Amino acid sequence: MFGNCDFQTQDSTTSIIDGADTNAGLIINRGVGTGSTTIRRLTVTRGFQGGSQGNVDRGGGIAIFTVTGSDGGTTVENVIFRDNHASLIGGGGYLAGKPLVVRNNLFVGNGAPTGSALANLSNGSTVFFNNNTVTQSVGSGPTAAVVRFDGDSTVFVSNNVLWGNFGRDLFTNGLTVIANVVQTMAGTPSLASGNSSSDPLFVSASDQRLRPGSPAIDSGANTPFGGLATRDLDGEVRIKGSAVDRGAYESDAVFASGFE
Ligand SMILES: [Ca+2]
Repeated sequence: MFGNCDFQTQDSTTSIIDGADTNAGLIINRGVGTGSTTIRRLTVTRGFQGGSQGNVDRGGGIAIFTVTGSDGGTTVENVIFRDNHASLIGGGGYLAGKPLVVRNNLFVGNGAPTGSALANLSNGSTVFFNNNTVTQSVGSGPTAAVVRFDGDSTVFVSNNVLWGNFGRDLFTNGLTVIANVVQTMAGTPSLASGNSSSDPLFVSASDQRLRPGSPAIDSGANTPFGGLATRDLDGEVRIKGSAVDRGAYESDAVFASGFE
């Protein structure tokens, strides 16, 4: 049951990269070619990119840099981005890939002036941002983007929970936005359905699992563009219950129904 490239555990808290608020977390420089990158099941915390040039001002937690001709895919899945910062953009992550799949991750407490949790500026790609939970991000102001997609990529945003951030969670211009919980968004999506701005009812400020009665439980899209991860951030099977949950955690259906 263990994949070739997975860490040999379902626990994303066992393997930790800690930048101690001084060093970058993980930096990958991709060259020309179709080589791909998969990052799965680890925690990246206190990564810091504090410089003033393009290679050191973004992606405090994880930075993936590409060049013209970097044509391979990137998958980032079941990763915890916690308390990472960057001086310009992409506090948690600055990610690129063709396609780029960002799925089932928790972003908590990350900061940057814009794209405080995550930024993708890769042109001409296809991006799938599915089942992520993003909270407590801090940007430069109330309209600074928390999750930022730019350029001419085709972007699909499904089943996420973006809640409790300082900033504007999502600019939707040109995006396909389906079955998310988004506290604040602006713009004109190319397609949108099933989105909610209701409180997802996290367990607590330090636990972004879903409480019984959360509107994010059993309300996601089971076959989103880009697909589901087969395990949630706790390593639990997803789907449980009548449908996939929104966000990185799949709630226990029994508890979700209120029977304990
Ligand atoms: Ca469910």
